Amino acid sequence: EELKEILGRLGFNVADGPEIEDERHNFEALNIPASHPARDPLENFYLATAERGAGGPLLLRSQTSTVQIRVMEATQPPVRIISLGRVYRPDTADDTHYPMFHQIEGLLVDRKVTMADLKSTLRLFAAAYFGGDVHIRFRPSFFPFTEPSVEVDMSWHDRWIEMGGAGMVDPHVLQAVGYDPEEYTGFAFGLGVERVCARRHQVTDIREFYKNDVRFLRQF
Ligand code: 2NL
Repeated sequence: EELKEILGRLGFNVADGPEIEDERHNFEALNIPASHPARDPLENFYLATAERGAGGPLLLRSQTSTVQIRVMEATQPPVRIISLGRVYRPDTADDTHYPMFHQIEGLLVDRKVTMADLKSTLRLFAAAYFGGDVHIRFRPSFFPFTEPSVEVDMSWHDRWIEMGGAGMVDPHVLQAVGYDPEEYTGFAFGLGVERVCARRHQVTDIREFYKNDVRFLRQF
């Protein structure tokens, strides 16, 4: 709720979408081809149900970008939204992994959007959530759906943490939803909700969030 509120103040509207998805919204429209390792059946929760009609196989969404694709398919720019909620990946649970976790993703598409807008937005977000003494750093990276892509680190009380990834929306993604990449540009970012929350509250094991131990929950 607090993350939503902060980004709401920056003009982002909340978009909602299904947790059961098709391959078009989870992969194809995000420029993730069939050969990409992220599409390995062992890396995803595919549903065992028979393929439904022309839609093809269904899976639990592995990222919240699916919702942003749906919004772009249905509306013309400018778009300034966040999508947040549960995502699913078959990881073995340990102190930093859980097969279900939460992402918050932001997307802004308009004329003349630049990487400077992305960095300012993330800096304002970090300062609002952690306090004014936070630093932010971009490291070059790669995602199929952004170009260029960066890892986003934040430093708070002299410790750096990886908060997620970001970048400029890849022209192929804009094209896939019917936007003209010559006219529009956009930025997008994806942050791990448990990760930023754990850092702020000194939680050292992600599994604490899901145990429902009232002694843990009552601390907040
Ligand atoms: C991460 C990385 C990211 C995005 C998510 C995005 C969405 C659309 C188009 C382009 Cl519709 N990009 N989302 C972009 C970069 C990184 O998440 O590590 N998240 C925890």
